[in-house]
Amino acid sequence: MSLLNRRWFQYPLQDDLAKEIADEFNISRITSQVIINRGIKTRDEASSFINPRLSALRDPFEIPNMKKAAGRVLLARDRGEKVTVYGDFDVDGVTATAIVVLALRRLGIETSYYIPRRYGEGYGMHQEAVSKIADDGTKLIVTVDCGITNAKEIEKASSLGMDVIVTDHHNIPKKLPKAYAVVDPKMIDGPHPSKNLAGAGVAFKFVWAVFKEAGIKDTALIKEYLDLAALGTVADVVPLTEENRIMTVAGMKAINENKRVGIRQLIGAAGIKGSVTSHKISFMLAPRLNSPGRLEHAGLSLELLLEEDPVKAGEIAARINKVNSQRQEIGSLIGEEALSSVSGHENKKLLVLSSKGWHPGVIGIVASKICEKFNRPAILIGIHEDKCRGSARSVEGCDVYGLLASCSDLFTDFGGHRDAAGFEMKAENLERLKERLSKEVDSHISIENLAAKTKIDCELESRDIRLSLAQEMAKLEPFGQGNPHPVLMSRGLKVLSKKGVGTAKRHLKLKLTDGRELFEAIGFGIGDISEKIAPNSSFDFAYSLKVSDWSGYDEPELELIDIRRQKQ
Ligand SMILES: [Mn+2]
Repeated sequence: MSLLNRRWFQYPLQDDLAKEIADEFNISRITSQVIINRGIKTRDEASSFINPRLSALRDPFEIPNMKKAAGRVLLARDRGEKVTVYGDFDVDGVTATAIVVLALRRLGIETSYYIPRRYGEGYGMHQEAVSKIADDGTKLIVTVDCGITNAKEIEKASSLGMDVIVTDHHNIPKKLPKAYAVVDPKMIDGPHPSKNLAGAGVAFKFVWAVFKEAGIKDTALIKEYLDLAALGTVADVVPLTEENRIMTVAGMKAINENKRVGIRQLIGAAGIKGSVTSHKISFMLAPRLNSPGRLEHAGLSLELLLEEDPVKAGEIAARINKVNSQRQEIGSLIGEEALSSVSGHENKKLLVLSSKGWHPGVIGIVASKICEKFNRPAILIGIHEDKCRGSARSVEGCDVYGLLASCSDLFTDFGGHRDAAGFEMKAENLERLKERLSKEVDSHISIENLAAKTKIDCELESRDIRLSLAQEMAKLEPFGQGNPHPVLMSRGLKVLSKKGVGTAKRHLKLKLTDGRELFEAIGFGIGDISEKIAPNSSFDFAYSLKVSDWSGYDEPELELIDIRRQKQ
């Protein structure tokens, strides 16, 4: 066990392939091994990973039914029909909605949108909303980031004289809805680089197909939507590999060129300095774009993305920032209550916490924090009069959806996947749910899976810790789901000095040496292990190699992930 009580695992070395890729692309074997660890098996795949190019995106018509869907949109244009885009309230859903609304309006189609309320309506299509959309004169509904499970609502839409095109990225149910066309990359047979697209990625492919079908040859027009696709893709935590990597790289470049007024204003309101990275999207932009949907209505975030006037966009961004601060305040209150109710139960395999009045829009975020802190699945339940809403988050290797599914007869609404799930039920069932979960937990969660792991990409000699390697690592950005920051490991480095830095000495700064050279190291949030580190003793270090320029020069810096006593 390491000083952070984690077990270390190392990816299996693939020397031959690593050498081949390293030689071909003129990179170090270490970087080459990291790429292999991200699932790269051939030179072609390596080429696309190292050099993600838009030209490598696959034809949108490779997704089934795309031709039919695009044709219907053009028919709507020719007939002068009104179209409504039906979206979702999270960042993926809002960016997907913006992509389709903007693209259809550019084609001269009268396009409106509908985003359901997170509470009261909930995710997906709803009968009442469908009626309202019909009353407004819409003849064609295009869903984004939802729709694949809305067979009933789609039937209702056709009975009201509307066609529905479903564009979605969620798993295919046993029975497909009887829509005019269903566009979902999960319907592609066999492996395909489009299979992991987010809702915004599917929306991007869809408008690309529509433009192609309309005979638009200027590719610059379609590239305009990549910034939105990148936002949705990063926020939806789909793997940042294959086509998601290509779109995100291009989209983040566009974000950093500050082209879209709304995003530019939000970057300003969030106080982001320097360029926007995937990390800043995840921790600064996405939470802001999500907050109106959590506390009020996601329409505000959509308005921001559609706004072309800088002054108005600035006002909306300021409002969103304010809602986000409220969301943070509510979150930290719930967080404190939740933490105090965990105390004494930290070693339970599953943490189930409930309280009256916990805001349903924020419990998911707090569940993630609790889950991360204790490295075990957490379920937070807010009680509101006679109803409960719960939100669950899990850790690697634990299927919290499966666990909750074993109690699904108690729920009035339930959905999610292995890592995250949500439900609604009558408050009178709360105690029964807790009992049932405590009985079921053993068959779904094993204690071995709850040991935190540090995954080492590659071990290297201290002489290989160089600026050039740090620069190579930076080229593997954007990091996130499916492409985590590379973790390297070096054995037996000696600690020359240690220092706690930051508020309450939360961070740990070390000077290390291999006897020849000096290395600067920083461990964010691990200041409390300082006492376990005696100066002049040697340890094994797991770290990410970053380029630091604090001294005015670019230098390699070790961002510490974990520290282990040297094996004897
Ligand atoms: Mn989505």
